[in-house]
Amino acid sequence: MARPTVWITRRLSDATLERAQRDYDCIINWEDRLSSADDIVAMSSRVDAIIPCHSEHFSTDVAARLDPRLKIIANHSVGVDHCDLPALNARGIVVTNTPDVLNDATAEIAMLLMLGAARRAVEGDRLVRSGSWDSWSPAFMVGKQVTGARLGIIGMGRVGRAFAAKARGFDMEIHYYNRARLDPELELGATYHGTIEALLGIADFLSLHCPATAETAGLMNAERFAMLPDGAVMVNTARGALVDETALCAALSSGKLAGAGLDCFADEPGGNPALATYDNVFMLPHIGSATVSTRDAMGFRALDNLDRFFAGQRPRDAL
Ligand code: 8YV
Repeated sequence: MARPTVWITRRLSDATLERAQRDYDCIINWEDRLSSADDIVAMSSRVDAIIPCHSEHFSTDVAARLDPRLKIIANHSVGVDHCDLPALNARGIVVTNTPDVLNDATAEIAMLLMLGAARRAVEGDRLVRSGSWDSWSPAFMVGKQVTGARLGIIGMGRVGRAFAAKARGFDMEIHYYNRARLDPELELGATYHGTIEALLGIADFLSLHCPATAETAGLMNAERFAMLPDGAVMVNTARGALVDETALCAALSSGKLAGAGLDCFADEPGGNPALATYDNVFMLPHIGSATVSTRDAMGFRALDNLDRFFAGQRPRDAL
């Protein structure tokens, strides 16, 4: 059989591209340019497989227009909210993702955002960097202590649990909400709450780790922000769609939130200019999984899925 042709939509790690080119005929987007829906549809008649990132959208419309030559979409991401899975599966296209391998990298960024927002890292950095740090007092730049505080996690999946494990190192009292209660050995001593509302009431720190779905869209809205303790800190390393950003701004303005740490936004790339006006918001440009080793692991996991598929087996991460 001829070697399958694979379109790699973004510039993946060198090790990934090397292995991909060794085993497949590859079309690589060396310029790393974002592809439009029309680009994706046009490319689908030239390839047997695509390795996209979360930035390429396989909407209902795109799914309907894909060429039958395309057999598998091996995502280089754990999140698949950019893919209309039922529509793609109905067309007989296999879709896979890259779970597990990015848990620690993403949990690290959640920890960084939590600490940075609580201890006013952006404000402090800006002050020193600008040369305008001209006084000091014990009352100066006082933040919120993380060690020993109560942490609420919404979504205790792989990344949520990796974050809980790191938070234990800060002696945090960990609580969580999940659609279903975890087996006790996976709970890491965390306390389960059967409703999001019950969890919010105790969450001095709140971290979001659930996928973006129709059910979780706007999960953190004005009503729910109001349920948090005063002066809470929210962290989001999952998806921007989980948060009503207008309500988030209002919660920051009123002091309901002492700060927020965000790695994702409703609009990406770009973010939200209104959020950028708050000194107590620590923002990063969707780099949760962006470490050298994790990028290699994600690329290799996507290629493992392709290898199994083209060997006539069900890929490990088929959805
Ligand atoms: C990635 C992500 O940065 O895995 C996900 O769902 O959002 C991120 O890890 C991105 O998709 C890389 O391809």
